Amino acid sequence: MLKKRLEELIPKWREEISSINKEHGNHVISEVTIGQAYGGMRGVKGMICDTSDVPPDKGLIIRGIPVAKLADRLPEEVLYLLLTGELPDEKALHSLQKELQARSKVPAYVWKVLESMPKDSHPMVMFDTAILVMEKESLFRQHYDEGMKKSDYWIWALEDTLNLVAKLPAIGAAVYRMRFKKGPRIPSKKNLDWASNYAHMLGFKDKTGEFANLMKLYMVLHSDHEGGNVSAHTCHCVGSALSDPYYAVSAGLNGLAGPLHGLANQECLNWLLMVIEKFKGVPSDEDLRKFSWDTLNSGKVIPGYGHAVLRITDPRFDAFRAFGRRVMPEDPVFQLMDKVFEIVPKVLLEQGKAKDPWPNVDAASGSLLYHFGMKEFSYYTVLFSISRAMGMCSQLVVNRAVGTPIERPKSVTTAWIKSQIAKATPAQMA
Ligand code: NMX
Ligand code: MLT
Repeated sequence: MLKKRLEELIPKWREEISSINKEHGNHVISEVTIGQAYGGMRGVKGMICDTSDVPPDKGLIIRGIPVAKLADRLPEEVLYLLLTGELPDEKALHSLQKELQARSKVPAYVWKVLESMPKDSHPMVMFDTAILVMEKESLFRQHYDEGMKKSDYWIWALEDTLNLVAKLPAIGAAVYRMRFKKGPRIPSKKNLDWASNYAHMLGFKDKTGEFANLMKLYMVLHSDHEGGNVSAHTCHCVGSALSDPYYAVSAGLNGLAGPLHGLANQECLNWLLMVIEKFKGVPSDEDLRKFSWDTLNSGKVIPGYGHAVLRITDPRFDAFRAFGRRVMPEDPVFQLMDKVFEIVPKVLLEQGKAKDPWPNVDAASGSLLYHFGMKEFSYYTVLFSISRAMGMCSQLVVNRAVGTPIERPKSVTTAWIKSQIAKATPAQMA
């Protein structure tokens, strides 16, 4: 049903984009300053992403719906939304769930590869290796090699997407159990949704069902964050060379593994635990303020705070915090996370460097996972990856559908910048 719906939608998207390009292709939407060229292109509007948008004063909006309004939805519903721009009705949801179930068996060679890796490999390396080693399954590459038409690219990108997304919970859970010696892999259950199956295969006791609820929420909140973040942009760039989704998603995840991006997830909890260890529990406001300053004065960032785009508290943080308040208000690590939210923005404002002193998505999630006994924080970015793969893949499918060309911005040299400065009038340089 998903493919059928996309078959109906894609001609309209193609027509719309082609007529925008034809009629308004020369309209200027952004200009670039020297500061932006040296400064990570922050704020430069130079690429299109239709799956989601992040206005600095609102936070994540997926296909027109603010993420807070999606917090009670299933990740499969969000995947359908990312791909089509519509939430599925019951029939379409059921059909997508059945598709994912049918494609969820992981090839046996993946387990062999993971088992042969160094025992101290980072979980992100294991997860990413599993994706890359499955590249030989790519139907996109197979059909490309056979000479498929450009208009069919999206069909095989979608096939790869569904095949890949379906397997990620089992791979992610196996990485956890293998890397942290939790015992053999746990088989999936037929009657569970995608994220509840992941919770089940991780192997935590979950009498209340709240761990599965957290997994559902986690997978929804991290699913996409427009096109310019490091992982999405990397995936987009690699995919634009027509590298298949296995290559492109794996490349994106290598970016997610950086401490300024998805790895902040693990760094945040590490930081909270350091505080607890130093003060033998939740510290006073003053001690926390001093500890935060010590972090800054030692040249480090406070993980989980700040953002390249947002200028408000991340609504994804709010959603996690609301979950914690409902499920674990007495938990000391959660309480510390809450206290940090009161203190750190004031410290960052006082320091005056960070443009956004507010918490991002990574500030809260670790304390919730820790509560349920997932204490191996080097694993946390794998959870982020399972979820973000949905956004990256959806962006790939849409890009192949509308024929986005290979990405190739123009770089310039510092000598060229100096020549521009020398030519400019004082008014132009002001
Ligand atoms: N703690 C200390 N300093 C900070 C922080 C922070 N949390 N955030 C920004 N700054 C500093 C930043 O390092 C920079 O310093 P300098 O001029 O010495 O290089 C200055 O403030 C200006 O940076 P911004 O323009 O505000 O931030 P930028 O857009 O460059 O970077 C982040 C955005 C997210 C990389 C940055 O805020 C950061 O490093 N935060 C901590 C790591 C983190 O939480 N990352 C997770 C991002 C979300 N995710 O899910 O991926
Ligand atoms: C994300 O979810 O990708 C992060 O918030 C980082 C970003 O948007 O730059």
